[in-house]
Amino acid sequence: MSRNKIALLGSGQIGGTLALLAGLKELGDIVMFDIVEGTPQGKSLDIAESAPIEGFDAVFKGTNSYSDIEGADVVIVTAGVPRKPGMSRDDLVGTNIKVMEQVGAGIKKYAPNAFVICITNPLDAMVWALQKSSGLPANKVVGMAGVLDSARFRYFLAEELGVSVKDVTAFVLGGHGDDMVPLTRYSAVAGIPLPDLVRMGWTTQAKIDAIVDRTRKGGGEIVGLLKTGSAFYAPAASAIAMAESYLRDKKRVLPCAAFLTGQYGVDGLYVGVPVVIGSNGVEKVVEIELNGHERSMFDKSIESVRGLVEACQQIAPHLGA
Ligand code: A3D
Repeated sequence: MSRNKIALLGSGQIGGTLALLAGLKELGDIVMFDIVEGTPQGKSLDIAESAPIEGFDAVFKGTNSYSDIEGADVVIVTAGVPRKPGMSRDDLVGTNIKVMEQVGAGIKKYAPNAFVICITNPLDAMVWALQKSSGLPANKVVGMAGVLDSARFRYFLAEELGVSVKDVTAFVLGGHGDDMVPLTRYSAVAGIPLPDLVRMGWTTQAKIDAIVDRTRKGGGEIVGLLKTGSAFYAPAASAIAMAESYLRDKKRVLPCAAFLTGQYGVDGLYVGVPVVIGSNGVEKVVEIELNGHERSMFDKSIESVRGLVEACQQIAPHLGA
């Protein structure tokens, strides 16, 4: 059996980390693509030279030509520009939508059977543009955000409660913006829901509220510290978890930006919801019940996503509705 092929479109901070993680986990052979000459070639050679030390087998290739991604099983897209301090994710629309059109055309031509994971921001709008421009079925094009947002939530909760991150599950719904919806009711430690832990005196509602707020602003916290770009280790780890679930048909339940066709009362938009990822891509959208407060937070988040997609439609009307 030949190895899987993983194409990384964009070889910047996240792209480099993706390549290293995919190698360490032996997910397949890796092609790194970028428009900058030398960057994908240099990073892929550097990572390949770590393989004898770490003991993994994978072929790495750096390229500036889309033809090298031919036949890729998984494509992960980070091409575009990241945020700098003072910028919101939405400030990136104008530049990154043009990048999504180029990247989408490359995928359409050379990797039409791939499972495509978009990371480029503003995520919920860029994954929409990528699906339109690539023409791939919507179940094969997803956005990475919820795995990262819930990992941040899990990390902050584990720190506050003094327990292993492994035993904390958390749930974040909605768009990947500051109005994302971390759901405390569906978050738990070893199965014990957070509201019960508050009642048991493990923490207070005020502390949970502060963690929810920190989670919402988690991306901005890192941008503020780094000053030159945005988070890349945890975003890369998140996308690799999604790729692994597809390639190994693990059927993990992961929060991802998925194309909704009526679920949660939303039609025709990519929104962060829990999905099952297996060898058929997004195999199921998990529709949970929301109470009134959760529903109003979710609706607010959807309106932000809708506004961004409308901005994309104005810039690139040929992408369609
Ligand atoms: P960065 O290190 O700048 O890498 C982006 C790469 O894209 C650079 O190497 C560019 O040369 C390359 N590039 C630019 N235009 C093109 C093009 N037309 N075709 C191919 N490559 C191109 O950024 P990064 O890796 O830190 O971040 C990448 C993207 O991910 C940004 O848009 C971030 O905002 C986004 N991001 C999303 C999340 C989510 O949770 C959704 C988290 C962190 C970053």
